[in-house]
Amino acid sequence: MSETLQQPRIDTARLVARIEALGRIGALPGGGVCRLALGDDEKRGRDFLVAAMRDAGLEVVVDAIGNIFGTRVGRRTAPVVMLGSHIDTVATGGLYDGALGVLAGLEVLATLDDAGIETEYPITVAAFTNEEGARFAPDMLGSLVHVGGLDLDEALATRAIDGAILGQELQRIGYAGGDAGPRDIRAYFELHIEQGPILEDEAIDIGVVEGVQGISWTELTIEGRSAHAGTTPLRLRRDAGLAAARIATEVGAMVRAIGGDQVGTVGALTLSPNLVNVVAQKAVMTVDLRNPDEAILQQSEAALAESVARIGAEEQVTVERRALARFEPVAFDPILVDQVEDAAAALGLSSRRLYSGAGHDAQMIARIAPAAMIFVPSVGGISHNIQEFTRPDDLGNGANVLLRVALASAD
Ligand code: HGY
Ligand code: MN
Ligand code: MN
Ligand code: MN
Repeated sequence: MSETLQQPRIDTARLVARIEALGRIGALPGGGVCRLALGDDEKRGRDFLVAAMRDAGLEVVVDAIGNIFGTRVGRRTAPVVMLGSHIDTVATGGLYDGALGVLAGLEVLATLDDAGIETEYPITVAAFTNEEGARFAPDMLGSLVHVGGLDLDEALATRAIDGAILGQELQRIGYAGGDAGPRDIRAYFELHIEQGPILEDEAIDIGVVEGVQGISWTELTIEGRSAHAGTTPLRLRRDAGLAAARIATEVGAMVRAIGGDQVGTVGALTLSPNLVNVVAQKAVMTVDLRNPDEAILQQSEAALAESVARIGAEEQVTVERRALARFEPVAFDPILVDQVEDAAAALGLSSRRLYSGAGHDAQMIARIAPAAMIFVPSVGGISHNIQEFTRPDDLGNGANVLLRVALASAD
């Protein structure tokens, strides 16, 4: 019998059932999920995960930033093979972004239990705090603290877009842990939906992720002067709304001019007093710039800074810039990337290599351990959208690749 047939296979129905069960926590009335980091629904999601880990007999640890680790013992006690992702979502999230990687990790461990397989090294499933960065910036905050890239006290003091303080929220939901999660990591794998159109467009089963593009998040606070919309001539206006709109328009033009892989997004924009007949006093907006090439990403940041300075002067408004997140492009471990590609082939699955457009916890763990990612197709290429969907067969394919590479590193 070929070696492939001896390898156990995950139980796709069990995985899908768990994804749907977690998806009912924070479910939105019209479909999709909202489990913003450290909110009440995400707490319920955490409780669901910890209960599942305990039911599986895992050793559960919650660290000081609320990262959750569930470890299945091996013949040795360290280093661990880690399978991770996140269970927080954006406000208009789907069932799969993050949850797939965590629950597929649990499915891998359940499959090993069913097959009576004991591994040489322990396997840890991790759910990192505040991966999305939607409520608290930066994104990937929990994994960044875990690898020592962000000071714990600074992270605990982070203020949410709704004014809450991260450390107080951890206390409030009962996830201000005190233990330390595993840092002696032999290999880290993250299964994730692609969240883009490539795999579906090319009818490819598995994305072999070579790395993650660079990310630059900036918040702009524009201060003008409110005035009557009817009586105030243009020459007397200091219109924060007009300045914000001009900056957003120039971001779009800049991204098109740079072309290639450059992307730029004005995702948040609030005006005040936000009234039909009042020239805006204030505008607060965010600009998300990304590129796999660090030099070009810096070029786009310089172009944004030039637009902001020029438009601020022309519109006679002040603009305060605040960096919310800045991560350089990351290349994953070539040996593990090859293992993902080999595992897909061994399972008879088509694959192609690609870079991730989205940020992931894997890019942080890559700072302290070999890391790689596995993508599965997103229907319609959409994510961060309540219509996010990945077919059960694709979920199963991804989890079987995860099982295979996890076993290769754990034995
Ligand atoms: O923004 C991102 O790429 C991630 O979803 N936090
Ligand atoms: Mn994600
Ligand atoms: Mn996301
Ligand atoms: Mn992400």
